[in-house]
Amino acid sequence: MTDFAQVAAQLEGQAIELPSWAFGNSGTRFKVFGSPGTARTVEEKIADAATVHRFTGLAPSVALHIPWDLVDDYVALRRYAEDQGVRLGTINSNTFQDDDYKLGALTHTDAKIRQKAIDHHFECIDVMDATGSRDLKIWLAEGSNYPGQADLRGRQDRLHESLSTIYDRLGEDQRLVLEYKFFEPAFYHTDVPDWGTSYVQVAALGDRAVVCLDTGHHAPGTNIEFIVMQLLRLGKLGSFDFNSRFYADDDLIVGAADPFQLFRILFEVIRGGGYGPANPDGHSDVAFMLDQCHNIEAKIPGQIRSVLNVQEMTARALLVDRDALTAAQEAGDVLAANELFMDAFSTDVRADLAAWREERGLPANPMRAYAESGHQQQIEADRIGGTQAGWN
Ligand code: PSV
Ligand code: MN
Ligand code: MN
Repeated sequence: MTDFAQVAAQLEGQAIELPSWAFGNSGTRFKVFGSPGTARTVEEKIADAATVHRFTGLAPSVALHIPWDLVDDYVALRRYAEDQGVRLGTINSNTFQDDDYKLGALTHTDAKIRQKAIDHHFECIDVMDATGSRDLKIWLAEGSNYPGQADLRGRQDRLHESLSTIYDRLGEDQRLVLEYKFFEPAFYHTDVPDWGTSYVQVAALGDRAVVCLDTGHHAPGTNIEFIVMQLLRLGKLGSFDFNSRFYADDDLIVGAADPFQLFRILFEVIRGGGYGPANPDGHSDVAFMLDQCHNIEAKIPGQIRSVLNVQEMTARALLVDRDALTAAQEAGDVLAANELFMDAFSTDVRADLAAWREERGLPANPMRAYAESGHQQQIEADRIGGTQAGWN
């Protein structure tokens, strides 16, 4: 098997983008619990993301959601983020919290409502121009609840038209990233339910339109790594929204529910050429992002744990001896191939990663370092008054 020293260099420059909304209060439809120290402003969310980066060296950028992260001056916000040591990343649009969109936004039968949703995306592109963001990420809550309620084909055609109009507005260095989700909030049909639909829609737009794979957006038992392989093969895997699920779109800590699945996904990313150090402009082609909420656990250490889980599984996936694996596969040696794969998954890389961090001036154990730093107590004491940020 490959050993850690052979892969250590490939861990350099790994970047995992954090969602600003992970630092706001969140919950289920039953209850949102408030936690002391929760960010009250966009700036405090960015400061929290920067704290995660300081302790791990893994999270150099933070994604914004518009209008949750609405401010007057995005150039000033960009400067603020840079002063904190992070970059503003993906801009997420939001067409799921406005009464006008009850029956659809980009797919609505009413041209005025479609235009309103398109205009929202134009505003997001203006934000991207100010923040220097590359990616506009679109997740649509659109669909129907009852058979016969909507013309499925008409909605797909209108979706194409609306997305084309948005795509045409993007700058040369910007990308449109279309996320899919198999159900919720619509329960009978969803307009972008799966990777195939997302692929068909982005393929019709052009090279700078790609797919976002949110690991929580699949039916139980789905072979997600197969989808990863196929999208990479087609050159259309733009980004990940990483999280864990047990039942539906649970948004739990990545790698918590099924570490082996995360390993299998990362192996396919590496195998398919989707893993690599960031480009000189700070972006890698397949963007790693988290899309999580921390409903009952503390938010900053929840994010620290998450990026460490991704790093740990990346290291283990890099340990697969690919030449030996190919030889075993081609020899038809089923059990040897499986053993090679499982050996890498079963390797405990925690001590090696701790040493790797120390060599780079990072805490060997970022979770412990954060707990001992007093930072959590400090923000709980400082952030008194004002309204804590929420998931929305
Ligand atoms: C939808 O469930 C989703 O995964 C999309 O990425 C949204 O932007 C995000 O969650 C909001 O939490
Ligand atoms: Mn998502
Ligand atoms: Mn989701």
